[in-house]
Amino acid sequence: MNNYYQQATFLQSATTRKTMPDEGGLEIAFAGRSNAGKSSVINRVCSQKSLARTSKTPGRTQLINFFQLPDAHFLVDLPGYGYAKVPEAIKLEWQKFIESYLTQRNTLRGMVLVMDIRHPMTDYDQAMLRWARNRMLPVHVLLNKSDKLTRGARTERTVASA
Ligand SMILES: Nc1nc2c(ncn2[C@@H]2O[C@H](COP(=O)(O)OP(=O)(O)O)[C@@H](O)[C@H]2O)c(=O)[nH]1
Ligand SMILES: [Mg+2]
Repeated sequence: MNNYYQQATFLQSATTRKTMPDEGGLEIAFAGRSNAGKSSVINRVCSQKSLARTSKTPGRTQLINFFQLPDAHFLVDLPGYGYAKVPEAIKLEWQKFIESYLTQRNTLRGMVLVMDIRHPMTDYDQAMLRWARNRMLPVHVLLNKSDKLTRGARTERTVASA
């Protein structure tokens, strides 16, 4: 399986639905709060160090990034939401963009919702789940950054969210 994902390459970024690649094979979107670790997860899944750009500064990714897999399948890195310093107008614009992508992209087959295990679910996370549920999209919630917790706290969080 790994060998398949290792073949992922960056295809293109989009800021509007018009600049997205044509629907091809199937795609999986990675959603989550800014800085939750979406890009790091994609890199880990693909066993590549810098396929998706990671950043210590939250709020950097304002684009939907498409990574191509063999047979025209895609992994999609969505813009991170919920970063307080982003102006309200831009937040709304991203939200609209993400919503239209999640509700209208025909080839979208699943979503990985990446969450920092230390932070509770936000309204934005819930909006993602709502949009996914509206179209019966399977969701995998990935609790990231568990290395930042002690073993006891980690078990507590995992049990609490199960
Ligand atoms: N300690 C720790 N740091 C992580 C983990 N995942 C991501 N990071 C770091 O968190 C920051 C944000 O990660 P990034 O993948 O860019 O988040 P994104 O904004 O959701 O794409 C970067 O500095 C990463 O190196 C993790 O599991 N553990
Ligand atoms: Mg990112």
